[in-house]
Amino acid sequence: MRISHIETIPYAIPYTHPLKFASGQVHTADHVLVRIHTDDGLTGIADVPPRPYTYGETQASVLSVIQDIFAPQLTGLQVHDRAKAWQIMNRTVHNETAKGAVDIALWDLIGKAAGQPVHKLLGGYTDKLRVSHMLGFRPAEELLREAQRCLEHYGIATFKLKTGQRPIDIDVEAARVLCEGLPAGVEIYVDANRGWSANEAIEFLRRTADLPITLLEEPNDAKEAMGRRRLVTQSPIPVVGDESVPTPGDVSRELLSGGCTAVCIKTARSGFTQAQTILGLCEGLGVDVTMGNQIDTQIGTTATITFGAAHEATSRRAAELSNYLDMSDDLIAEPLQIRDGAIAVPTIPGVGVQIDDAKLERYRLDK
Ligand code: MUC
Ligand code: MG
Repeated sequence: MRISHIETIPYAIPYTHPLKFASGQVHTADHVLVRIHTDDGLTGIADVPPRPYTYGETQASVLSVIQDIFAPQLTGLQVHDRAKAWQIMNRTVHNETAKGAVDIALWDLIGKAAGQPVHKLLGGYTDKLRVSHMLGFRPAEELLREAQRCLEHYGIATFKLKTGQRPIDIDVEAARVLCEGLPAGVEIYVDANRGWSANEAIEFLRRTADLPITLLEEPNDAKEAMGRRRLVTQSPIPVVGDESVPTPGDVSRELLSGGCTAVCIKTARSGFTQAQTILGLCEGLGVDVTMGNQIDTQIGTTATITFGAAHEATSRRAAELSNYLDMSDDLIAEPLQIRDGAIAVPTIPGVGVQIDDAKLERYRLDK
């Protein structure tokens, strides 16, 4: 079964309200749908969320790197030959989410050809993942109401608070209002998206030491290595690397140099193949992982569920699966359901996504 051609479809779906965080904000899902077609008529699907403020990719750059650089070299390749696909793609540096989507679309094809859900092929550990909901920048009382709604309507009991603002008092207040306003047993952790300096992050930890915050994600720029290491050494809670660790090499560099003590895995930027390498590294080293959200659609979220539910270590913690709730619509034919704070793993062959053709027609930008 060989790749016959690769389709890349740019589309745009507005958000009902923007998600704001220290490194940027999202008002519209201006993504790219990737469809890899084979000579025997199967189609593998994946979604690309370009994140210029994280990886430097844009919708236009994703279209260009896939069509101009990857597709000519990948066409004709057998779909099972993922190692060859990665070798080809890695001749081009960065372009993380474009590469991740090609890998996921290949896995989708492998699952469809085998008649198996991909989470079974990857490991088949469990059939659902608990959901962690991401709270963007908003006044503290609004954040509390959003979290209370999520708890009441969906049973979501884990929240990631976006921080990294100046002055840090804004974040300290938000963390306090959430921790004190939500029932005991609800988990809160924070993600500063590099918005603070190391000293500001240390100050945040000091001023919230009485709160049960469980993780500190990407507090400052990990490239500022000395400050970062001092912060990691002083932090009483794990410091999670996210945008500093998109590849296995980045993971080993950051862990070995003391840049982080836990790792966020995002299938959107690693595909399943590189995500498995990252997971193996972390498991071998005794480092906790989280399943992150690249501000994904339901297509991307389904990929995260497929990978997260496949392995024991990725299903221990609640996974970030609910950013799509802020979108006004989606391309997926069968919407995801959050029940009792969890989403079930898809049971159909492949990654588990079917596209609603009418919606694709409505939102595609290349008509
Ligand atoms: C996150 O965990 O950081 C915001 C920027 C990005 O690249 O991902 C999101 C969520
Ligand atoms: Mg993050």
